[in-house]
Amino acid sequence: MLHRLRELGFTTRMFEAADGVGGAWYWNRYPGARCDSESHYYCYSFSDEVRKEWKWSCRYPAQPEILGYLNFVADRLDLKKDIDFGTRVTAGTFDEDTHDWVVETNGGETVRARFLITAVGNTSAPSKPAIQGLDDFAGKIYYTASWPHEKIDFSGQRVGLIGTGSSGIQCTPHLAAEADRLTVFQRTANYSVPARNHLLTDAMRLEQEEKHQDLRRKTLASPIGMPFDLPQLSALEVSAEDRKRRYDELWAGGGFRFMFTSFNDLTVDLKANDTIAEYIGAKIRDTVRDPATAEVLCDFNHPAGTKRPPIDTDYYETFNRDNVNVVSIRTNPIREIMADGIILQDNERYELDTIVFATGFDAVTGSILNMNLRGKGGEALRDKWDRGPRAYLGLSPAGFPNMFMVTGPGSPSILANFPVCIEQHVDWIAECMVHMRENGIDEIEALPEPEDAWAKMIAEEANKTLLPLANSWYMGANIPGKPRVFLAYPSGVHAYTVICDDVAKRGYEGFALR
Ligand code: N01
Repeated sequence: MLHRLRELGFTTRMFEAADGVGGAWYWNRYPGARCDSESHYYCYSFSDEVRKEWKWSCRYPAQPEILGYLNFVADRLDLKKDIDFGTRVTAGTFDEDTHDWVVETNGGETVRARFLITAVGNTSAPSKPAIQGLDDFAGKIYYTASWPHEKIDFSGQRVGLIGTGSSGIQCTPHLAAEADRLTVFQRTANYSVPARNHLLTDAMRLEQEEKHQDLRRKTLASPIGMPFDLPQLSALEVSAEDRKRRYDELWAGGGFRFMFTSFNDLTVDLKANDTIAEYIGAKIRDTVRDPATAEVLCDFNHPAGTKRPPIDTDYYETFNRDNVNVVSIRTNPIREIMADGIILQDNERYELDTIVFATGFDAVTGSILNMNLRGKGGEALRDKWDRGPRAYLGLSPAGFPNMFMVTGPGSPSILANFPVCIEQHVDWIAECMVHMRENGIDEIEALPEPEDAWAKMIAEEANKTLLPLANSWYMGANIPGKPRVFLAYPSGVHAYTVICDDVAKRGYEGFALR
């Protein structure tokens, strides 16, 4: 966004809470942090030079490599000089008289700007559960979402890991390899799929480059922003043998293709979904030698793929180690944290030296609301969104003129490949700002009716799928008291892009331009 606005001749101020670029890849430095999307499409596409100058080492790069890439891009485009690092926005208020935003920072600065663009990520506000006794714990506590920069030595430690989402699943094998003992506290059994990571050879990179245009076309035509061939068949219209053959083939290939390209009805039909859930369950039981442990790991309570699918390397295999065990806290939750460990509802005690929280985020809305934004009439965004986020096209909330959100709530980003969604928003916002500049327009504001219609459409479309059945962060269900609202446009990034382009072509239909 900064690069595009600078190119277009806008004056910018950019604030970043961290001391460096990278966002999620800056903060999430836990052992095993690795991308779940493949490197050749989990990257920027806006510059052929930038793309060609960077060489990915493997199919799924680890966090340091992605952070290195983001630093490379920022340096290559000379962006850092225009970023105020270590600076948090503490408030933003729309001034109706001047059509400007007045932004305050934790450094005590007050800045006026015609436009306020949030690019604060979807998994940026860590969720730190308020478990009774947490402050009394005498050992060390770490959060995957804000991991220390220095290497942590877990050797000789009894480590407790809370959380079995993507982060917990990625760090489990690494903690197990170092710790004396690892106890994984699982509230919800997840459906993890092997990544099958591998190094990229020069020949592989060359092939990716040769196919780049084709892959890009596929990426942009796809609902998830990934260059996959979409499934045409229902899981229920093929024989059991053919179904198994298809699952076997995609399981062997690894990654998101298993969930997204096997059959076309897995997230809309419970019976179809049962077939993939049973397949994953069988794989877990084949992998995990202790049947009781396997049963805990297969204790599913939601359809497969209705929480963000985790991708792993040796997750289930890790439970065959002598120093690792899983404890179900689904019906026997953590009662308290004591000085020396964790005690469950039934008084079962686990003595620990270290607790790692992989407990996720106040996703999508948390980082936006934490900025204390106020729109027309001094309305707080927090109040406007008290029954769930509302924003026309997931881009701009009514009553908050000249404000745009990159990958905000009500856009497809959390269900798709982020770089694709980011670039689409950046292009749309930049073009809108140029349109305003060229036409002497001071203010753009989403109208309440199209915003309501957008929220209604999201709920209706989401309810046609199985996604609302899970207590997921997609639904806001992981945060106590957060409204249960589906947080994304559910019909895919391609359909979404068509709608956004159409709105722009029609002179920003649904917005008031003043
Ligand atoms: O967080 P999560 P995450 N007591 O919310 C449990 C992205 N990501 O950091 O399911 C006990 O998924 C919670 O249990 P439950 C990706 O989009 C990407 O793992 O709510 N347990 C769950 O098991 C991902 O989806 C990569 O019942 C508690 C876990 O903690 C998103 O970030 C890598 C609890 C939280 O799982 C978030 O993933 C990693 C409590 N009080 C993450 N509170 C890539 O590779 C929560 N839990 C790109």
